[in-house]
Amino acid sequence: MRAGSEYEALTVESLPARLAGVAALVAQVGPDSTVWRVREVGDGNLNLVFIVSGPDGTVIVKQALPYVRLVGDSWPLPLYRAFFEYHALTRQAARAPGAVPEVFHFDETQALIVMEFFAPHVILRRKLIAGEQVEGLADFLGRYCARTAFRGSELSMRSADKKADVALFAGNVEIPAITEGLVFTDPYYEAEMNNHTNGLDPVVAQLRADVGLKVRVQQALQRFTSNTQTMLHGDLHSGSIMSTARDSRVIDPEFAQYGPIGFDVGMLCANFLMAYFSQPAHRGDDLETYQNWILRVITDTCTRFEVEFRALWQSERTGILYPASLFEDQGHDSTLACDAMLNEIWCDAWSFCGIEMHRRCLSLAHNADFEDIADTAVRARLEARNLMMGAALIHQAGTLSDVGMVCAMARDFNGKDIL
Ligand code: SR1
Ligand code: MG
Repeated sequence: MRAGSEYEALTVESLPARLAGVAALVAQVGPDSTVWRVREVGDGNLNLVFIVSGPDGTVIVKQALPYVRLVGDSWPLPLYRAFFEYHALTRQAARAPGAVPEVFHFDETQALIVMEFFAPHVILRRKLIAGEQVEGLADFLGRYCARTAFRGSELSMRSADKKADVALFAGNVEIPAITEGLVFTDPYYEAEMNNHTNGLDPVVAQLRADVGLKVRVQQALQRFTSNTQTMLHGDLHSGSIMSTARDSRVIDPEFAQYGPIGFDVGMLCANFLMAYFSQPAHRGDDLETYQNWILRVITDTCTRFEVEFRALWQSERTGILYPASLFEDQGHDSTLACDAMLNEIWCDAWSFCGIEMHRRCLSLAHNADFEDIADTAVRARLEARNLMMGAALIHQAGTLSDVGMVCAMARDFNGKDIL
């Protein structure tokens, strides 16, 4: 593609001719673009995603559209999100090696990234709906979250690098604005783009009448916008993870920003909890076994996060925060400081978790775990459990001393008839 040429959205038909000159792509799939096979597979809310195969291999070509794909051109969205996704991917690759797709080529004008294709991986959400287990999932996710969190913070980074990075990502205004609106605000009033399942009205009314809940959510929003602890993935749900039966990777960090460490792990747990609550509509005899497996994934992800975070605290605490000169070098154990930091992370995480559980049922972008349930009476009953647990998490976030309490709460709400 010619440098400086104007942005133009790719199509299946135009892609081979337009990208035939991209050396990094040719190196992966082969030089003869006339034999490339191209499929558009984007099923997310925002972008074009092409799988391009040739005699030598396969890659993903992801291109941003100048609007929100889910809504159409009535909601314009800057192409610059591809720039931030590219920079997020390079940082994640350095901080959590092997966890994210390798980038082969980035074209800022065309808002386009050519990256590694994972096969035979599929979107984790589809596996959770199908009732498939993934070996090593919790270990992978817990480690990924801890590594990106720790290594993207002033616990580890040079202060000048961290400040430069925060400044860089602060240029991304419109994408965080989606989260600030759709996630933190719209669920709690009758916003224009909202929708919820028929029959849920009494539960929705109860949540929207809870002023204390709204205050807690706005406090969480303030932490999200102003606490730049680390570089977040920013949209870490089960649609941003690809898995086989025993391998997983994280994709799609276009919502990356510097924010509170608890955000990614909280959002991730919310998506496992929504998978958990939706299971009665998707499973038969294996319901209990599979729901138990999901709770185990949540427990093990949080445990692995803590273990990895504590290990990095001991081995990579080279930043300005809690320096050894202030603790170990004075003969002072820093474990208490690490404990306090983890407490704060979990407190944030459980409140972000509850908020994500709300927005996926009340705001614009719902998830397939619930949306695939055709019988709306069943769907509303299961979503009600999820919504009420979300509220409990937001209210009680500061008192949940371990993930076991969260799983016990999930079992409790799973047995409730709320509607
Ligand atoms: C308008 S974008 C809606 C949602 O899709 C993305 O995946 C994010 O989750 C965003 O909130
Ligand atoms: Mg996405």
